[in-house]
Amino acid sequence: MATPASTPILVTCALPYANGPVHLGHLVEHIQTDLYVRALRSLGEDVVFLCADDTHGAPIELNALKQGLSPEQFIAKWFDEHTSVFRDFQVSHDHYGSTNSAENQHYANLIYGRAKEAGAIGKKDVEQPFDAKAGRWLSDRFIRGTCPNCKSPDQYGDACEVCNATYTPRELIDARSAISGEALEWKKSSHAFFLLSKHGEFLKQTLADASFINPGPAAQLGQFFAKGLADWDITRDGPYFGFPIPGETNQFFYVWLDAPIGYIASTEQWVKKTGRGKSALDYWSEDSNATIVHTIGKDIVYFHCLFWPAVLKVAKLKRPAKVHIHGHLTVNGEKMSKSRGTFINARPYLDVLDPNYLRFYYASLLGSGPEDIDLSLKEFRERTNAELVNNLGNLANRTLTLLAKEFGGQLAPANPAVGKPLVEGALAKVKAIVDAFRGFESRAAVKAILEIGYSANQFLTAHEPWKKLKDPGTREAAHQALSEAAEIVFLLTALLEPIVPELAQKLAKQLARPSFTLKQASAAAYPILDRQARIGEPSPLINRLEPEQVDKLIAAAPPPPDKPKKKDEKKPEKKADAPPPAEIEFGDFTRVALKAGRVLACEKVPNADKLLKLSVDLGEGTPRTIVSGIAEAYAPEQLPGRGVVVVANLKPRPLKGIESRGMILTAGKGGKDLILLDPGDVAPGTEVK
Ligand code: NOT
Ligand code: ZN
Repeated sequence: MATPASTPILVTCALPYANGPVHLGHLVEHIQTDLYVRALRSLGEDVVFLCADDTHGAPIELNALKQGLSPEQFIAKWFDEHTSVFRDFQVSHDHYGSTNSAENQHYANLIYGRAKEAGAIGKKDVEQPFDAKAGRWLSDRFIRGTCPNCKSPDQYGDACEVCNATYTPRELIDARSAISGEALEWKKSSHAFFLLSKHGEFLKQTLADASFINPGPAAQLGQFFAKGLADWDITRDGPYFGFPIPGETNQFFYVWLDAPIGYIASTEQWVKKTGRGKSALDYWSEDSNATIVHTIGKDIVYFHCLFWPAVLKVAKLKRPAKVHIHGHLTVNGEKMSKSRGTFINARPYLDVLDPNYLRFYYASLLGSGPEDIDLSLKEFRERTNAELVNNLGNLANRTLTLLAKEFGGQLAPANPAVGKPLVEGALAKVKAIVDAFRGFESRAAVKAILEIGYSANQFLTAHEPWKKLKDPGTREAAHQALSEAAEIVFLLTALLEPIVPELAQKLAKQLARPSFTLKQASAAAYPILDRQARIGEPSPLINRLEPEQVDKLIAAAPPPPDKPKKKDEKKPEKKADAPPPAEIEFGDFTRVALKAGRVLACEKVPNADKLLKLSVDLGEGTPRTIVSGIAEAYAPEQLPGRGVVVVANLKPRPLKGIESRGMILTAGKGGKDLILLDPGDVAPGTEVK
């Protein structure tokens, strides 16, 4: 068999069911895997990222029926939803297929045929529920009855929606066909079983390999060996939405047989699309030199780490080198819940928030283990603002804005005495960042990137270019410091690409340079920027995340079934000047961003005796315009050069036709009796806490 010249890495995410929208839980997996794939691409690896919709089985058939659609129409609708959401979250699948495809049927038949030949399939008679009136076999979802656990009526044949108990239709009380309402009849049917019990030794060895599976989840699979591995019923009696089993009448492959085969089918479709080989077997044959990496949630480890390796082995196909298992998502510390309004689907998220916030936040939490991660909405907002907006965004913005405005976008020639320690300090972290990306440890990568941002911000604070550029004697030093900081902004285009690709591109565009890659960054030395070429036009990297926006996210969650959301349910407005409550939560205080600023200019506001208009440097590159009611206490000429304390995250508000962006803190009764609070000798932008 011809193997491809290169040694590609095939990376997959679990195939989402074509049975509902993508939610923020799915995105944990697709974003984490995308980070991994993008990092590998940026390192120059030959990597292919594949996924598909999982389309077969009774729940999908039943839901299609409820909506008056054929299963094919129903899954087509979800295919569009899923692919558009993944695209908008910048998840870079190279191919997204469907298990309801000719390719998947081909490989399901091929694998079943090979398994049969190898003696890996057995036959057993099993009693199955039958609807005599409708003349058909009934899968669990087509059976209704009373839950044996909590006694709730009208529950499905496999699980109770009230108490979440799982059971068999045999245990359901007064079980009836959901189609005719008739009591179940039990009839014998001959089913094909995959003889998993034959593969115990092989599977034990597979699970002992820590590079294949994390030892925690591997140990949990021990329970199946303790009970003795059960053979696996891969047959469903018709009608069933799935592939007919070759050689059998009215019998179909169980959805979990053809679901993982969807990985191979998706590879085949990608091969056809790109011409990268003859067939999926170039990658999936036992002797291929491809590396296969699956990413899955901790709920489907059984299928991927017991059943799937055994199926691949008997079919003489390539086994995955690694199954990466991630935890689940909680929102505000609890399981996503419709009744708490925390079950957040991906499309409504996109309607109210920038996907880069979530990509960055997930990246900052995710590691290689199967622990759950929490979307604490408060932490989400605070960390976004502190890390993505203030640390990285402000570094880029103030550096590039001053270079553009003051120096026409021209950089100063490299000066190792000034820039080398800064840049080499950052480059020294690149290897650890790359290793973190390769090991699914993006939280370590984010931490190191933030340290780089922090040291560059400190560098600017120490050099104070905003001060130095005002004096012709020190202007060149300001230019130098800013040009050295621009090196770090350039490095960030490589380091941030896997995490927030759109923002990395935006930075590269503002620098008027092609994005730096992780491969280049790994081999780079000071100076990394060509200092001849001018930079482009700067703009803020990303907006702050405001509390109201996060509130909208909750508002966008589907309402719980019993409590429809009223359209114009509004909180009563707080009175502007009501006295503050006796006590507030610490979190209420931390919502206020206080910063040290320096007044650059000041003038009276026409037709307003009490107001002054100030231009205040908050270390953001562009000074803020702030209107303040201090005109009776201070004359405009007293203020330039003075330090002030500013509420920096107040929403812009119009005062006498001027948009005021922030509030200056004073002490006193008002009028003439006011003094400006002085932050002391600190750089503009320093946080006041
Ligand atoms: N649709 C399944 C789920 O739990 C995942 C199938 C993954 C592919 O959402 N199959 N395997 N093995
Ligand atoms: Zn129940």
